[in-house]
Amino acid sequence: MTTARHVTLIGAPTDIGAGARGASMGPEALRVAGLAEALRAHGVDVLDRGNLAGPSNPWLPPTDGYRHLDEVTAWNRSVHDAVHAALGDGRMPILLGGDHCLGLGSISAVARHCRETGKKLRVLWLDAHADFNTSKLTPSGNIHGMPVACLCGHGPQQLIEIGGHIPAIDPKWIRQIGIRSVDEGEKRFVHEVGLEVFDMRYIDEMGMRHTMELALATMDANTHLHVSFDVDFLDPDIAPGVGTTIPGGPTYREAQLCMEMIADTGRMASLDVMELNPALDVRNKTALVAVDLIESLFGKSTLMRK
Ligand SMILES: [Mn+2]
Repeated sequence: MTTARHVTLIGAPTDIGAGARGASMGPEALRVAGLAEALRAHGVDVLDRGNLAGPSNPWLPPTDGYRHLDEVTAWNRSVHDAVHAALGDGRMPILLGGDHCLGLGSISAVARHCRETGKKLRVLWLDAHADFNTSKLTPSGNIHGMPVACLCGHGPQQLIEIGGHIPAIDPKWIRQIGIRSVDEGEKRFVHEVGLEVFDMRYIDEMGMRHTMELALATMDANTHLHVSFDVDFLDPDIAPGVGTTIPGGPTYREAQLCMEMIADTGRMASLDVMELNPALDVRNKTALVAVDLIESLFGKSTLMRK
């Protein structure tokens, strides 16, 4: 029951895959909100290796269904290498996004590490969106709506090959939670592939506790748990600082329970914190909520727990 006590913070300051500018400022907002200090207060050894570098955002319309494909590829390669290196050093990488297209680089690196070390992988995708678009299905061409499809081998060659294995992961390893916005064609594709999605209706009907029990079931001592936390997972009332707010997300209490139940497993071994957009935030409130929830992922609780 030990979540890693050695963490590496990796900043990826880009909004290259997003439909709104500003997530490029996310890493610094999380630092300003006191992420490293908060983790250290829980006894975690934190190494902030600063920000990765990559191409600037040319803000162009789509070409063949993709916006900024080459720049997205460059950023994801860089994220992949940094995340893979941190895991190789025996540390838990926390990727500070940046938009969610970078989940591809991060999770393909985690999957590579799991192949090399003989671990099983479970991916929790906390998000308002399924991020399962392809160039044929996408209405916008924004690649932050495509990383899960790419991880499952559906996407342009230069993206799907980043982790050195196609597909990088099996759809069966994924549990999506909090979903409430899926495009029409994307909806059919999610169904076809058989993604396990706990959408907001499921959470409304069954509650967050039951949802998380199922999402975290059948892991064992050899499972690497990766959490990809898109801040737009949260209800916009508590988290306005994202590019794509969708009403009707988990409340503060539901989100806390979600994070605490993940912490209780003791299996979280890598984390992405994505899509925080300080340009749309109110006095860094969303970054502060994100830090608060990350603390819960690291075992902060109201009382001593058995
Ligand atoms: Mn997302």
